[in-house]
Formats: sequence, structure tokens, C-alpha cells
Amino acid sequence: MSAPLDARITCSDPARPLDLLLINAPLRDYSIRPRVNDFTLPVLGMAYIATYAANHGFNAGVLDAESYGLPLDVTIAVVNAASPRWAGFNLLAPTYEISATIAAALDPTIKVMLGGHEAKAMPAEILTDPRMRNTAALVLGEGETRVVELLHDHRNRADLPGVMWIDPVLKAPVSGGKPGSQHHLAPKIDELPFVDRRYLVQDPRVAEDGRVEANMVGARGCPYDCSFCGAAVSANPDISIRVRTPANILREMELLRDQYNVTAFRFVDDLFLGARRVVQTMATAFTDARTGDWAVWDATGRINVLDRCPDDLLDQLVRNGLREVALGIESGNPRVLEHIDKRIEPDMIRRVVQRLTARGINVKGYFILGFPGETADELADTVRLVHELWDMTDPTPGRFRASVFEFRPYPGTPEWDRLMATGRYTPEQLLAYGAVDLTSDGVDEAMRGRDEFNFSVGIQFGDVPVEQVRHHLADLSRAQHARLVSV
Ligand code: B12
Ligand code: SF4
Repeated sequence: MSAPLDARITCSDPARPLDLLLINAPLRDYSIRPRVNDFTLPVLGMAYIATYAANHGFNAGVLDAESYGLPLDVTIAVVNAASPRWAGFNLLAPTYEISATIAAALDPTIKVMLGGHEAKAMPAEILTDPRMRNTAALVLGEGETRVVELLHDHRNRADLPGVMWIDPVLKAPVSGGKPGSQHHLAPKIDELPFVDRRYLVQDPRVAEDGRVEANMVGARGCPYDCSFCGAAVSANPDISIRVRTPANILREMELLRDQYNVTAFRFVDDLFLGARRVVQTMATAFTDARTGDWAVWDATGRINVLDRCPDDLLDQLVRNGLREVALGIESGNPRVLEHIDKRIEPDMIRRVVQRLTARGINVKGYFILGFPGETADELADTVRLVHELWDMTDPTPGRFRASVFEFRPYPGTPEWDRLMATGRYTPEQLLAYGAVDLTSDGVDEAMRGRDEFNFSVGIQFGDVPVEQVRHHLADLSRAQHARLVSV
């Protein structure tokens, strides 16, 4: 009899051998410095794949090593002991090195499949990385239907579009795809099964306010091209932008309410409130379903789109239960915003934050410090804007909070291409991500909560030295934390 499956692996049937184990790699080796917080967002993409595979009769599991803060050797031992037929990785730029280290240490009888943003951006380099030698398939883009095809051993990977591997004869990367197979690239999102929450470690979960909260995906793809972003349209040419129908979204919300008592929802996709037509359609559907009577929800939005929404539409969203909008503000300087191709300007930012918070909608603003070519004055504009937005929203019923990051380049993005075109950097330099420990000066609650986002390649891209960028970042994060604590 084989050993019982490690309890940290979530799967549809622990008594059956695993066809596929999807591994969310830890962001760093937690044997060296343990995790300092215990919350992470759920791995919805992996859960979508596992759910779809289970619906097709396969036993797929998820090991969220990041959420458990697993050391590298433990992660490797857990996967090898589970001995799945396939092991799958979601490769993101900062997690590539750790994923490759895990893949290299797996039992060679386990076939490896790769997906995620980094796999899409650098497929040839990854397939020829000796640590990835057991890779039988690298899948570009949305995985559900192609992963299930790959799990059928008798089916041919060469039939699948956007699937790559190393040809044993040519010893070079090749890709598949037969005529009529393009539908795999954009699975019909209204026909996908709702995510089986068994695969997620902390979702649904009881939030600080006592509500049971769940994360959802309402749309796939983003039509914008912000220069730093891994989700930018030019970095994802394979994606067709699709929004789920309101009826489909509402059905999942009601199911989560009935099954788990969920009354708070967070839409993590790039652009839930990112297109005027979508905002209007959702508002009408949520009004008809009286969603605001029982639920609150948070979503991402675009400042330029919300700026064009009339007051009555914003009022309707409040009645629908809209609680918080996350906005990519990025910079307080017009030249930098233009450089990013953000299609917004500082007055528009002030206007939208004011209109939302005046209605009681909270705003979470994302900012980036240390952009390529950013001057000290331009960075100071961003710091000033954060303070201005805090002050402006002090008297409003809705809160404004700032989430600040250090710039880091992601392959495939417009900013990456610009940096490479300067001839000053090699891909290895731009990919040398390291965890930055901003919690090291004694216990610092402000930095703990965001420890997993403090990543850097340690290069000064603008006029402001990296140490000063971090100093501003830590200052703003501490000020933000103090404001939350004092509320
Ligand atoms: C929610 C989210 C998170 C969550 C959950 C992450 C996760 N592992 O799923 C949290 C907060 C934990 C997170 C953390 C990080 N994230 Co994040 N995240 C997102 C966000 C906003 C949405 C992802 C999502 O759920 N999409 C919906 C699902 C359905 O799509 P999906 O996850 O892409 O999965 C599909 C495909 O990618 C594919 N797929 C996924 N996994 C696999 C595995 C296999 C084997 C196969 C074949 C296919 C496959 O099939 C899935 C279903 O169609 C994206 C933005 C975006 N557009 O993707 C950024 C994004 C993916 N994150 C990013 C980054 C960098 C990170 C961090 C590294 C942050 C950091 N510290 O620097 C960490 C990594 C932590 C980790 N180990 O996962 C970048 C990636 C950029 C890049 N080129 O690498 C993105 C694109 C954001 C950005 N602005 O650029 N993130
Ligand atoms: S930052 Fe937001 S709007 Fe810009 S490309 Fe990324 S997901 Fe789209």
C-alpha cells in the first residue's frame, strides 16, 4: 500500500494516484527566512485547470507551496512522495529560478508541464534550460483544455496549438497545432466549470470584518498596454479578451453564498470595471438580481473608464454593493504616465478618486517607484500624489489606501523590450530577482503584510538610487499602515 498523500495537497480523490500535481512554487526558500505573514491570494488559474481536469475524470491536485511557506527541500520531497504522472508549474518571472530548481530535483519518471506568463515570454530559453529536461509540454496561455488533452496519454501533443517541447531528433524547441484546433487558445469562459474551492487553501475565508470572502475571475485578458505589465496586450498576443456573462458570474456568486455563506467577493482579473460597456452591463444585471441586498464586492478598474462614467452609474454601483475599486495609478507625474502609456493624467486621477470615495467606495491605488528614466522630481511627484490623495479622502466616507512597489522588469512587456534595446542589459541581469527583506530592521508590522511583494533585480533604472527608492517605498508603506491602524 502506498503512503497517504501529504495533507497539503488538495485533490479530488486522495485515494487515487495523481494524474497531475500543480505546484505553486514558493517565492523564496522559506528554510532560509520563514514567511512573515500568513495570507496569500488563491491560485485561481491552477484551480481552474484542476477543476476542469477533474470534470474529465482525472485526479488533479494543487500544492500551494507559497501559501504554506514551504522550504524548497520540503516542496521537492512532497511532490516526489506524491509521485504524480505529471507535475505542472505556473512560471512567473520572479518564481522561475525556484520552479526550475524544484523541477530539476523531481523524480525523472514524473513528466513536467509548464505554463504561466514567464513560459509564454521565454519558451525557447526555458525549454533549453537543463533543469527543465523532464518537460514534455510547455503550454502558452490558458491551460484548461490543452492540459486535459495532454493528460490523455494516447493523444498527440503535436495536435495542440501553443504547445511546445524539445524535439528529440532536432534537439530544438518545436510547437504543435493542427487545423481546427485554435479553440484551445480561448476556452469558452461561460462553459468552464466554476472553480472547485477544494483546491484553494484560503478561499473562501473569513475576513477581518467577519464576512466570508471569495475571489473570482470575471474576465480574461486586458486591452491596454501599460509598459511594465505582464498582462499587457502586446505581451499576450494569444489572448482573446472575454468577459463572462453577468448571469454566469451571478450564478457562481449565489452558489458560493449558498455553499459557503460567502457575502464578499473580490474580482482579481485585470479589468472588471475596465470597459464602459462592461460596467453598464454588470450594473444592470446586479441591480436586477438585487445583489446589493446581500453582497459586497471589490474589483479592478481603469481610471480613464471610470472618469467617463456618469454619476448615476457610479451611484448604481454603490447600490449594487461595490465596496472597493483597485486602480493602477502608478505615477503622479504626467511624463512618466505617458511613458507607461497609462492613458491617464494626474487631474483625472484626483477626480476619479474623489468621485468614488465621496460615494463611500474605497479605493486602493497601485504605485510604482523607480521607473526607467524616472528623475528624482518625477518620483517626488508620485510621493506627493499619494499624500495628497490621503489628505483629500480623509473627510470622505470612502478610504484611499496606497500600495507601492519597486519597478521590476518582466520579459515580454514593452518596458522589457525598451530596456533590452538600450544594449545596456542582458536578460540574466534583468531576471536576477532577489527577495528584499524590508522587515529586517526589527519587527515592522507595516512591511510584514507585503513581504512577498518586495522583490527586486537591484538595478537603478532611473535617476534615483535603488536604496532611496526602497526608502521611499518603506516610508509610504509605513505611513499607510499607520493610517489603517488608526482608523
Ligand atoms: C491574482 C494574481 C496573483 C495572486 C495569485 C497568483 C497565482 N499564482 O495564481 C497572488 C497575489 C498570490 C500573486 C502573486 C504574485 N504575482 Co501575480 N497576479 C495575479 C493576477 C492579478 C491574476 C492572476 C489570475 O488569477 N488570473 C486568472 C487565471 C484564470 O489565469 P492565470 O492565473 O494566468 O492561469 C491561466 C494560465 O496562466 C494558465 N496556467 C496557469 N498555471 C498553469 C500551469 C500549467 C502547468 C499550465 C499548463 C498552464 C497554467 O492556465 C490558467 C487557466 O487558464 C495576474 C494578472 C494576470 N493577468 O494574470 C498577476 C500576475 C500573474 N502576477 C505577477 C507576479 C509577478 C506575481 C508575483 C511574482 C509578485 C511578486 N512578488 O513580484 C507573485 C508570485 C507568487 C506566486 N508564487 O504565485 C505578474 C506576472 C508577470 C510575469 N511576467 O511574470 C502578473 C501578470 C501581474 C503583472 N502586473 O504583471 N499574483
Ligand atoms: S496595468 Fe492594468 S490596465 Fe495596464 S495592461 Fe496591466 S492589467 Fe491592463
